[in-house]
Amino acid sequence: MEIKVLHQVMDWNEDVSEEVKKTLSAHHICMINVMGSPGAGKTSLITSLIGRLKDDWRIGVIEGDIAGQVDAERIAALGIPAVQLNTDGACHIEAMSIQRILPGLPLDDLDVIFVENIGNLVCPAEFRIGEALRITILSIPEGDDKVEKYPLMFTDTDCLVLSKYDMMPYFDFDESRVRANYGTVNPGAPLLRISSRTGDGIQELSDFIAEHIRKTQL
Ligand SMILES: Nc1nc2c(ncn2[C@@H]2O[C@H](COP(=O)(O)OP(=O)(O)OP(=O)(O)O)[C@@H](O)[C@H]2O)c(=O)[nH]1
Ligand SMILES: [Mg+2]
Repeated sequence: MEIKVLHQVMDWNEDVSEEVKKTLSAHHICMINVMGSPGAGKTSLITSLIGRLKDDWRIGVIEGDIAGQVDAERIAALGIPAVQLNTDGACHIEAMSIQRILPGLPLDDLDVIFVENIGNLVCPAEFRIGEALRITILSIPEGDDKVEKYPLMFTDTDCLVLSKYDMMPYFDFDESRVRANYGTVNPGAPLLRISSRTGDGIQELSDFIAEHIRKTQL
């Protein structure tokens, strides 16, 4: 019986996710769901991407955290419209939260919305929020076994970013292990190396994202 209830909740989230998708598509907005562990470098990556993308595209950000507004303040300091969503304990963002937030954003003046999901390698992967693109971040210090341990986060994504790549010399991180496992669970999906600290790889990821924004503009 409990499994049935869970199934209904998930279906309901999928319905709302489709509604959010329609709203965004009517405004030609590409929404990007950024997922990864706590501290993987999600906000740093979004900040770096804003630096590359802001001259060409109008950007908004929804910052998801269990509590606090530190990340939204980091984004707002860049002059970018930012909303902080506090889940008050929930380990993921649901489509309903996005649906409630969207009317408060200047949708007619945005081309792309980054959503920083709650730091977690499990729950966010299970809930679609109406996004056009999913990016999963795995930072080098987290270890090379994560694709095997948390497969859904790597299966159900459009791009895997190996972040904090500048830390590679200091960790025993076997990139070939990650590539092999990711290639098995998500064949053909791109894997990019980036460092928000040095800026390496940010241009490549910006180009990948810009391609998706352009598609949404059609
Ligand atoms: N060396 C290095 N450190 C980084 C890099 N990116 C982020 N960091 C550091 O990692 C820490 C966490 O970065 P955040 O961007 O706040 O990570 P987050 O995933 O947004 O964290 P939560 O929102 O708390 O889940 C900070 O101390 C950053 O300075 C990177 O590319 N290289
Ligand atoms: Mg953050």
